[in-house]
Amino acid sequence: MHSAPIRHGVIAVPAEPYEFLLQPAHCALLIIDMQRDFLEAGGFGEMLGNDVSQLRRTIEPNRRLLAAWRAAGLLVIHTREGHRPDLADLPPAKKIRGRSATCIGDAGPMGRILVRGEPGHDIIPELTPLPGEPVIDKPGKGAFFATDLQAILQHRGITQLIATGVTTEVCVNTTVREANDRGYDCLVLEDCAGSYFPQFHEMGLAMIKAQGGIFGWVGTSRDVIDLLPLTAMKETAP
Ligand code: TIU
Repeated sequence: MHSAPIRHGVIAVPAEPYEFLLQPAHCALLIIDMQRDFLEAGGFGEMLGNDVSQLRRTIEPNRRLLAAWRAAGLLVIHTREGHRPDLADLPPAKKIRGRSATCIGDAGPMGRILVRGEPGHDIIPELTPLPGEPVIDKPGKGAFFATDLQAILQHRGITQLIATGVTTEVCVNTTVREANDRGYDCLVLEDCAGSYFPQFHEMGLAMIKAQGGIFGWVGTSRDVIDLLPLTAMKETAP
């Protein structure tokens, strides 16, 4: 049994640079861009020459965390990076960046690349959202840009986020930075986040927790999962 205390509904989760004071009723699990095009063999990510195994190691920890989070009755929000079928929300600069022969909106191995409604844009089956779990479709790297995420969080009284997903240095980092500037406390779980480049994963996490947690905290899913049963416990008098 974990000895961490629950006081006034707050659970102290081990993290760096120091413990994350989780307030379950005010915290959402934000699972970022766990999409087939990024994680599956034959998708957009692999087509660009990336090693998807670096991302696939996050699937099982995310699956376990998601099950525990749902069992505790807490809010889950999923995001997907992608664009309207007419590409009206795709910046021309994003379309041509990389000078790839095949780019966003073109036919790819799993349908049109990063286009909403296409198979490759979908969340991987291991983490399929349940009815009632908000799914944020975002045209950018950050989950707050041009989406209704902030309104959804405000309506539900959310002030903290546990962030997981891919990739650590791109969409996870951008989202955590956006959230930090909007006043949210963010805990990023290192085993549930991944990058095609291990060194970018390490540095992406280091940048978040540096300087006293300049953007947020870094922890592990095991510590969160171990402590979640406390959300159902009544506090005992000291
Ligand atoms: N979700 C996300 O991170 N989108 C990216 O484009 N990531 C890359 O690492 N390219």
